[in-house]
Amino acid sequence: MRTTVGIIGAGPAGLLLARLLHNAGIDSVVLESRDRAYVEQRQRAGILEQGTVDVLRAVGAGERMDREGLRHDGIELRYAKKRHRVDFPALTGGRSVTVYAQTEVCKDLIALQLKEGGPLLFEAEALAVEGADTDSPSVRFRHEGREELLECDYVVGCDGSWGVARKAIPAELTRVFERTYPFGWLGILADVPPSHDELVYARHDRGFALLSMRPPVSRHHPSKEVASLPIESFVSRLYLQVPEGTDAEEWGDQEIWDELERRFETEDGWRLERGPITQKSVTPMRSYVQEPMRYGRLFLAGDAAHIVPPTGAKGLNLAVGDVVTFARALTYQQETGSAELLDAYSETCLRRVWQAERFSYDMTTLLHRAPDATPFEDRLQLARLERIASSRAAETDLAEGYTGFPLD
Ligand code: RFL
Ligand code: PHB
Repeated sequence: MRTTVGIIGAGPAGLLLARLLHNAGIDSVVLESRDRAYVEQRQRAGILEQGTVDVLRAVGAGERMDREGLRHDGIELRYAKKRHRVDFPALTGGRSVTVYAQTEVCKDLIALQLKEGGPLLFEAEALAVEGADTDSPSVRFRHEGREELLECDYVVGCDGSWGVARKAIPAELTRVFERTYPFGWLGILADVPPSHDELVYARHDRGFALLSMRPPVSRHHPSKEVASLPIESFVSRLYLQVPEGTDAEEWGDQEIWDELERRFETEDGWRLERGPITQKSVTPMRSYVQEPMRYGRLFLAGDAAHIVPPTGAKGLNLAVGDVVTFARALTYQQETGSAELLDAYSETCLRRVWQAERFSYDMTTLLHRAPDATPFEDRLQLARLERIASSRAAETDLAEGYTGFPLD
């Protein structure tokens, strides 16, 4: 099999890249190790930056997002039983974010790709990238019990944090920057409308908690009008900081609700509505960057090159930034013959990646309680939160980071 761009992985990075290339008249083949149902149901991100929304619309994948996604103009910070709302448009000259789940972004992109894009092979596991430093790199993969070779002009590794693409870059040419956190997130989906109409990020002595939401997947609106679904029809997505290595089954449903209630408690009597928990899992927290993001004709994009802890809601948005940068660079190369933008790919992406790493680290350390936190550090956290609540400059910094760093 032969193609211009071999894409490994059908997460948001790989799927969007295939779409961008298709629209630019460049052919590609996507190899995905899992089956379609698995990829469409893997619960992950929920927040899209304005830039991500714009890109999805521009590639023709915005129709359902415009109907079902919910525009959010702020978040609430909660600490010491107090509430502080951060107003994004007021602080950033009109920017906001959209609540639309990664599962739905993937479903929309998969449907488009299968309808009018190049080949997208499920249950096709890439085994290795070969000849990355030559003019004709290839991907060895297994599909329907056979080993095959995908010959390409370029290979883009969009295969996430456990993929094979990054292994093709010689160790002596790479540098890894990494930090693990001594806690994770226990995430639940619950069949109850969210208790607040915006996300709530809570800092508590017992640990962090987050209130988020999802559109009601099982009750999709068939209608065509461009109007958001009412908040009452959404389900709750909630997270609790738990010790590293926690097994989700250790937590009973009642215990989860009791703990969420403690961490979200306010002095004004705000109430958390409970409902049946339909899904429960634990996510570890990690910051990771591998540099450079390119070796010869192999490019890394998304989680394959960098991971952020989810506190800043940046992972998917960074993946989008990477593939937009790659698609632009390749289009430029095909139109002008100049490899200038491809050569600058790693540097261009990493500038934005490190800003998102910094922001995600700041949000994580602002809101989580480390198991060995000292009373001094507790007071500092509260002082940082007070600063955001009382200084427009500090609050603007948070709002700019949350709504997203520009693509260029
Ligand atoms: P993905 O989504 O992991 O996709 C990689 C794909 O590659 C496949 N694959 C292979 N295919 C073929 N051959 C191989 N050898 C392969 N090895 C792997 C995998 O099966 C998979 O389909 O990476 P991508 O595309 O880079 O996308 C990154 C995002 O998924 C990730 O950054 C976000 O989910 C992070 N994240 C969030 N990001 C946001 O922007 N906003 C959020 O609100 C947000 N919340 C979150 C999150 C991540 C979370 N978890 C579970 C880590 C909340 C959570 C809880
Ligand atoms: C989510 O809705 O899953 C979500 C929202 C905000 C985050 C992380 C995850 O920071």
